[in-house]
Amino acid sequence: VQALLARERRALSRAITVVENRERGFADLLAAVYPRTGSAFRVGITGPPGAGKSTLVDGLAAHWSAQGQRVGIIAVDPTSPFSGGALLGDRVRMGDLSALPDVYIRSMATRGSSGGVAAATRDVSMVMDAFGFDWLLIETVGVGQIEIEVMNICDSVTVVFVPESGDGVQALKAGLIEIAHVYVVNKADRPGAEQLATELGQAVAAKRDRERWNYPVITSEAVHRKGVTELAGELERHRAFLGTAERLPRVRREQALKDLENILRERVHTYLLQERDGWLDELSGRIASGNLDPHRAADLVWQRLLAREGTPTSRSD
Ligand SMILES: Nc1nc2c(ncn2[C@@H]2O[C@H](COP(=O)(O)OP(=O)(O)OP(=O)(O)O)[C@@H](O)[C@H]2O)c(=O)[nH]1
Ligand SMILES: [Mg+2]
Repeated sequence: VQALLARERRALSRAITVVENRERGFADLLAAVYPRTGSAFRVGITGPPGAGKSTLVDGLAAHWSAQGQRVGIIAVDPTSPFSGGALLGDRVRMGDLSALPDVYIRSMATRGSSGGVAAATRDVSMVMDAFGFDWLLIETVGVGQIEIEVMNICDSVTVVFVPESGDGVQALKAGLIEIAHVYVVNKADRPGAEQLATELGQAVAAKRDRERWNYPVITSEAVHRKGVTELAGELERHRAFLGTAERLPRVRREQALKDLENILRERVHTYLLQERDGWLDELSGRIASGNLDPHRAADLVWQRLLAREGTPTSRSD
């Protein structure tokens, strides 16, 4: 913890691993760094595969680090069971970034439980926050439940589209418009970008009327570093917007509630996994044969869960 707070990168990497894998002592580590958190701003970046999210993240990191700001990046890969591929992929694409002293990139492999992914990402971001990053950029692919949960732990959410998202954009829009604050149409060097930007603007019109944030829509060519400064500017503006009028404390309180929900869900899920082949199997048999109704069974599980000594927090157990 001392080395982490002294900004030693090796300590940061080690601490992230401990927290991500729920290794022994992870909860104590989090408790120790928790008082030092709260100054990083978490930006979630999501959108369809290949939209240019990493290229934009790369551009943002280069932009802010040139201004002397520290940028931490978490790439969440919900489709890959191991981190090797995702890590390598992002390292190659973000190759020049790793060389910057104020930029740190970390890939996270995700696991079965959706509550677990958001909780683990949140905890990793806490460790990075305590290390002293000014910005945390959290990239996820797609719009499933896991991505929405990960975006829910962010202070600000940016969703990236491409002109050829086409019909798919309708489905994407439905899930994402609720949670996004900034919209990007990347690959604006291809036809249809302005059209899509206009459509997105119409889709958020009601939200703009209702709230004081204007939900900007930006077009960009991340690969040519066009639009990156604009995106950085909107994110700075959103950060300032939340920072005024006591908005950020409210956002953080909502996040704290979600943290609690995620942690509790993770614990219940871990317990269920641990008991799957034992007691739960026996209960399922009784339910299936009509000897016990599922709600009574859930009561029994709940009682046993509460009576346990300690809590099921370690996934490696
Ligand atoms: N034509 C064009 N290509 C771009 C632009 N931005 C990024 N790309 C390219 O699109 C491809 C995907 O970019 P990434 O940044 O890896 O996209 P991503 O959304 O992070 O991809 P995943 O993480 O795999 O979902 C790369 O080959 C980029 O060079 C752009 O503005 N125009
Ligand atoms: Mg990417």
